[in-house]
This record gives sequence, structure tokens and C-alpha cells, in this order.
Amino acid sequence: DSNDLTDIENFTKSNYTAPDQDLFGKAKGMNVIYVSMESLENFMVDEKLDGKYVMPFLHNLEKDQNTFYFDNFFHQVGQGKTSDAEFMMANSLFPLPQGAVFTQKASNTYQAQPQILANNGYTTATLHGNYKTFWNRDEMYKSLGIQKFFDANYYDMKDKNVINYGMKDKPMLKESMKYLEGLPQPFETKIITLSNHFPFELDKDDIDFPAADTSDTVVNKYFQTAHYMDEALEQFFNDLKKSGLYDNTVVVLYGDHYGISTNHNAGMQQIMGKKITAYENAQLQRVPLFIHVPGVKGGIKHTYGGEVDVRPTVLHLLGIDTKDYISFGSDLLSPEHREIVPFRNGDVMTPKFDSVGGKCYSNPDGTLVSKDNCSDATDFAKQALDLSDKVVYGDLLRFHDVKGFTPVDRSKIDYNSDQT
Ligand code: GP9
Ligand code: MN
Repeated sequence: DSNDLTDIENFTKSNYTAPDQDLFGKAKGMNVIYVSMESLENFMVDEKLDGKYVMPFLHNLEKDQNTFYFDNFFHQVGQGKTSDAEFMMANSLFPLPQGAVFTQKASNTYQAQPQILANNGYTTATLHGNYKTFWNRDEMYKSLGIQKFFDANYYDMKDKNVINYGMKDKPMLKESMKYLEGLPQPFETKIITLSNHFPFELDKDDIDFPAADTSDTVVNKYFQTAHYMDEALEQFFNDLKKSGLYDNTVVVLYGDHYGISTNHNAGMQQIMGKKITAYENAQLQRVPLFIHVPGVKGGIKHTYGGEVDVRPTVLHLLGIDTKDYISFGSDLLSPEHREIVPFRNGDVMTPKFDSVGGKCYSNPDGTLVSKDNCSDATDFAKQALDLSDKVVYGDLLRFHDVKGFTPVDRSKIDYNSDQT
């Protein structure tokens, strides 16, 4: 009810952190392309096999002068996996404790980033080489204000181009260029990659990197699909440069969630050279986040954050104030950014202490310490998750007006008509 909404606004307002004034609006009017990098864990970005980087393109992007790279950035997904990550990026709300919010709460009212940007003259779209009903995307996307959806029907799904869940990353990103070039600017798009998805299958012709040499073939093949994705991303950046889009587009690349589950701890132990304890497994929930902003000096950032923090970060770069929106995350580039990262399972990561499975560890050495050390973080996380769940379960944004924001009219969005 509306009392809940008052509590929620009090909480999110008191946790709002003002943007860095030198960065606010630095990307005003630029296009934005999000790339969801399937199952990519952060350790892979600096990982070598036989003396060669598995992902040389992403590894070099860390040091690109216009790129912010976050190396203490965590996924926060629940059972909705890729779709939960999409939900956080768009709404700065947490996904649900059980099930996928995309399937359970697709007809709620949201004040999502695509609709916020549509209100600012942007065209909004998603491109993905799988069919539009997967994860109920064709329903949820309308509620988020995503105007166009280029799904598998827009791609050449011949046998040679398809594996596992859908289109392979290289042909998919290649074919996506014509759709991106055809969009009215400025646009905000998201491209969801697929090839680096469990169980990490590739056709022989697509393999040009060795498998790792552990006792677990899933872990071993992960190195090959990650390498394939890296080559696909390099090809994509080169195509963006050729098209001219590169110079007026912010590109946000993020790992959607972990790739290797705890079923494969034995193999991971051989990669990491240490036992994968509960504490170490929590450390492995880091995913890479890169934000390339033309003309802006980037850098490697050690700030702790998570997927729920990306919306205010990007909106502030675009010069859009977020004070009046309900956000459970905070701007990663704000000097006041709050470094508490709740996981959907209740674990919490901070620079000094991590709460994992109800135990408190000092970070980064992983020694067990008294729970008092974690209580500020766990209290905050519990409150944030509970209040976010109230928003989603109660569909409370129905009652939340933001001055100047026009809500989505779902009847105006139709993914069955020609999207080009
Ligand atoms: C399917 C793709 C993979 O369309 O997004 O989903 P996941 O299994 O990672 O949630
Ligand atoms: Mn995924």
C-alpha cells in the first residue's frame, strides 16, 4: 500500500548518492549499447592458458583510455539468470527470491531505463539470437518500454549459424550491424550474446583455442567458448568503428552471471590453485563490467558494486537526474558510492568484510571473524532486498509518479510487426 511506498522512498532517498560533477552529462545525447556477455566470470578477463590470454580483446580493453573497467563488480541474479540481470540493469530493482521476475511480474508498472530514455527522445531496442518468448521477454520488454525487439526471426538461423540456445555470437553480431545502423538516433539497445552458455559447445570450425586441462570437461570447454566470445566482441568493436557509431555511442559490456556452478568446484580448484570454499565461491561471483565512453578518460576502478548499480551510473553519464526514481543501486562513479553488494541469496560483499552463508569473513584474506563486523552490511542488504521485493510483489510503481515521466503505453508496442 502507500505506507509501504513511503518507507521505500525514505530508504532509497537516504541512500541516493550524488553524481560526480565532472562526469555528469559527459555522454549526453549519445547512443547506448549494452552487451550482455553470457556466463562470463571476471577471472577469465586476465586468465592465461599455455601463456596466452583466453580473452585478449577484453584484457586489453581494461587499459583502453576511454574505458572504465570495474574489477570488484558482482552479479546479483536469482533463478531468472540472464533475464534477472536485464531486469536490474533496466530498473535498479532486485530480481525475486524465487523464480524469474520476467515470468512472474511482466505486466507490472515499471519506470525502466528504456522508457526513461524514450521520454528523452531515444529509440529503444533489444537484439537477441533466440526466440522472443524465451524468458517471457516479449511480455516484460513491453513493460520496460523496449520499442523494438529483433529476435531470432531477424537472423539467418541456418544450421551453420546456430548452436545450443540460438545464433552464434560472430554471425549474430555481424548481422546486428544493419539493424543498429537502421535505428533512429539516439538509440539505446541491448545485445544479448549466447555462445558462452553452459555446456559450452562449439562446432569444430569455431574452435581456435585449446581447452583447459582439468579433470572437468565443462570447465575445460569454458575456455574455448569464452575465447570465441572475445573474438566476436573484437569483431563487433571493429564493425562499430567502421560504421562510425563508435564515436557517439556508450558501450556497456557486462557478464550476466556466473558460468561455472559449484557442481564443478573440483575443476575450478585446479584452475584457481586453491580450494573452492564457500568464501572463495562467493569471490567467483565477480563478473566484468566495462563502460566505454567516447572522449572521457576512463580507468580501472576497484569500487565494489553490482548489477543493480548500473542504471544510475549510466543515466548520470547521459546527464539524466535519477533523484526522483526509486533505485536500489547507486552510481558506481559517484565519490559517495556505497560499497555494499547484496546477493540475491542474502550473502553480502564489501571491501573489508563478506557475509557468506551466514558467516562473516574478513576480506580479502577470508579468515572467519565475529558476525558484528558484517552486521551493518547484512542489515542494509536485508532491508534493500525486502523493500525491493515489496515494490515488485505489490506492483507499487503504479502509485509512484515522477514529474516529467510518461509511463509506457504497452498497446503502442508490437513485436509482431516489422521491426526494421
Ligand atoms: C536465452 C539466454 C540464456 O535466451 O538469455 O539464458 P540463461 O539460461 O543464461 O538465463
Ligand atoms: Mn545467461
